[in-house]
Amino acid sequence: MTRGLLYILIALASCFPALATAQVSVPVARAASDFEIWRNEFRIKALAAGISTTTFDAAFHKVTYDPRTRTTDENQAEFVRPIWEYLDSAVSATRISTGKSKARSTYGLLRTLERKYRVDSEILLAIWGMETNFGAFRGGTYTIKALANAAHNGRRSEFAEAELLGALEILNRGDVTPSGMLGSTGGAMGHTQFMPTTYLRFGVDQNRDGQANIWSDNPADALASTANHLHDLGWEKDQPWGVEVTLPPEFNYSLIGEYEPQTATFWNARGVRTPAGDKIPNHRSIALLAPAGANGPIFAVFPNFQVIRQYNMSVSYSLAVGHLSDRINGDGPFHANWPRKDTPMTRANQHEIQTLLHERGFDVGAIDGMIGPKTIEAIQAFQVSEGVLADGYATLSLLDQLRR
Ligand SMILES: [Ca+2]
Repeated sequence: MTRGLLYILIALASCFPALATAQVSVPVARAASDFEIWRNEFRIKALAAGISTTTFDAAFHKVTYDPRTRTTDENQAEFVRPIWEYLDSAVSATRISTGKSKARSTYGLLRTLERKYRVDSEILLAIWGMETNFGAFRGGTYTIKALANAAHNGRRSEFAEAELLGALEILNRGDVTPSGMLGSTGGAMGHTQFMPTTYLRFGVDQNRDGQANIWSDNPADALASTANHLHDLGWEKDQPWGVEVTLPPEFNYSLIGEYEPQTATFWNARGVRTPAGDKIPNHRSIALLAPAGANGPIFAVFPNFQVIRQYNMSVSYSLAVGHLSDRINGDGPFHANWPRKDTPMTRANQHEIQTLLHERGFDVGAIDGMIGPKTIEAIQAFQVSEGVLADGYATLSLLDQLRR
């Protein structure tokens, strides 16, 4: 069943409860009593995985069913936040200036981490700024409670259970007490919002007090752990994440796309230049991104961009981290303007674009109302077939074209 259909059934069930209840068994509707059953079953799994009874029972002492910690259902009518609005708040003037001041106040630590992990300090600062506003908003939700409710919830429960086991392992090791294990409602913890299994793999005791303490006010361990993770993902020091570019008028826009990396020579031969008019520097595998189509800023992204993408799957997040790191480093804003007058799309609009492309035989990936690299490629293929500029940008006029 598609998610869209599921929502329709839920909506029907609320209109005609007597008619529809039998057809709807929705995981999110499981009652509080059911939580106790889930916990008892999970306890057996956790003990089998090596968690001590003392750890488990202390960890779950005050953990109860809590619908507030559950992620709300995505609303199909909700407008998708345009990337420029996201970037406005992610890379705000305040955040840039706080980043510069943190660069000074943590100077010694950052130099040490640069040497030890070969990761640029600006990228650490940018991730720290994006994740928790440099430690100011680390979250006050008890991680075990957040993950237990997510695991019981049903949606992504396998992921949540694995993270919950990781969180229990952290408590089992004694790295932090239950009362100190606080973070986001999604189960992410500390200055750079590590999930428990990420902590177990990459946690570093930078200040050598015996524990990798990412929850502490002191950011040393959290930033070292983040540097360690980025190093493992393949970060290359002194290499940029990407650069804004300009394209010549005759440029073939179907070459744009995260899945279409080329060499600098290839792009330079086709007239791709930096805003200053320089050639694209040689960074091996280089893809072009046009997150708001031909009428917005366009970027050449390098291998380090893919490292940020692995750190957090979102393209908007990765662009924000990259741009924030540049701004903390003293660079200016993007040269091209965003198409701020475009009518925002709803999730339902994006879902319909995917459905119509799929019906026409284009592979959009999962039909989930989210425009990812696969859907962008499908839009470009459709645009090529229509003989229009193939920038892969999902707009209402594209939707109109598809409806015809
Ligand atoms: Ca420590």
